[in-house]
Amino acid sequence: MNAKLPLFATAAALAASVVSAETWDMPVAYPSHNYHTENAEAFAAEVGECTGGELEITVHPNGSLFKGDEIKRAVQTGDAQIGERLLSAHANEDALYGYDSVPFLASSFEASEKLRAAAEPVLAELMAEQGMTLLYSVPWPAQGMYFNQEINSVEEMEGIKFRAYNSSTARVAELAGMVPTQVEAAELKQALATGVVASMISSGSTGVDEKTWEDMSHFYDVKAWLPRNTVFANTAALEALPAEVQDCVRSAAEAAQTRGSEEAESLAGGFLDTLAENGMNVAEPGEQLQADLAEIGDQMTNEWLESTGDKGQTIVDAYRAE
Ligand code: PCA
Repeated sequence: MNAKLPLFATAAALAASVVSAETWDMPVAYPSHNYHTENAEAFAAEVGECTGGELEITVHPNGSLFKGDEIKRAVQTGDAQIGERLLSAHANEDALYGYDSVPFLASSFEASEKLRAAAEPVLAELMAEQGMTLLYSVPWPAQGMYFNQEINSVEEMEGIKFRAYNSSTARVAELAGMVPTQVEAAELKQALATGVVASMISSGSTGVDEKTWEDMSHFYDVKAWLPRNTVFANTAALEALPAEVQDCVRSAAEAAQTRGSEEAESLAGGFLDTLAENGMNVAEPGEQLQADLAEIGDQMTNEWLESTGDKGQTIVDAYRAE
């Protein structure tokens, strides 16, 4: 007898009409075991819980749904409802997106948090103009320089093939006489292994993700800046949700920002230990190298202030006033 079947179907239909779950795709560019991705998973779980399953967010790691450099556009156009992106990679579109990658402006976790808060109104406005709602951001550990040889000055970098992830990294390379190529993290291992690139600026976190000790020998802890991964939603998709669901998204975002930032700070030292344990030479930059990089940093700070005008200055003033 199949008497139960229609009954079951009715119950299912009823449940669906009560819950009517909305599902969102959340593309991210970094691997599933990276703390940014784990934090995004925890954010998605919290949204699910808070909304009683009314909004389900599926995180797609490692550029699997949209590649890193496609994520912002996907969210802007609504192909994805929410996403995580290293926004500084879009500084060529608007230099304000590079606020977190101005050399030596903010080189500690504490300073990075101050800079984030100072930049938030300007960044949120810029994103709103593009149909996106800023939700949260989490820093990477301070950026160091990776090479496959000892480096004591900028002069010694001449001609080295360099992996860039945004216009600041490309500009450092250019000013140092290196040859930059933009490579997303998901393609980095292959670019290193095949010799397309042989150096980079990044954190110990990405160094560990990509097992850089297999391809490079030296890490210099120059603490150039702490770039951030930013999570944002398509504004129309967000505003189509019931008010209490939107509240859940915003409160989970706030919690994710705090949790992710604490996680970054607590993991940072261990990443460098792991590089060293695997045979990399992890060191402070020498005096000459430090002085050379400071000079490049000054030039790039001026360039950034010139290209961002009043808005960039507003961010720097608010940051320094903190
Ligand atoms: N890792 C990311 C961005 C900054 C970082 O530490 C990357 O290298 O792609």
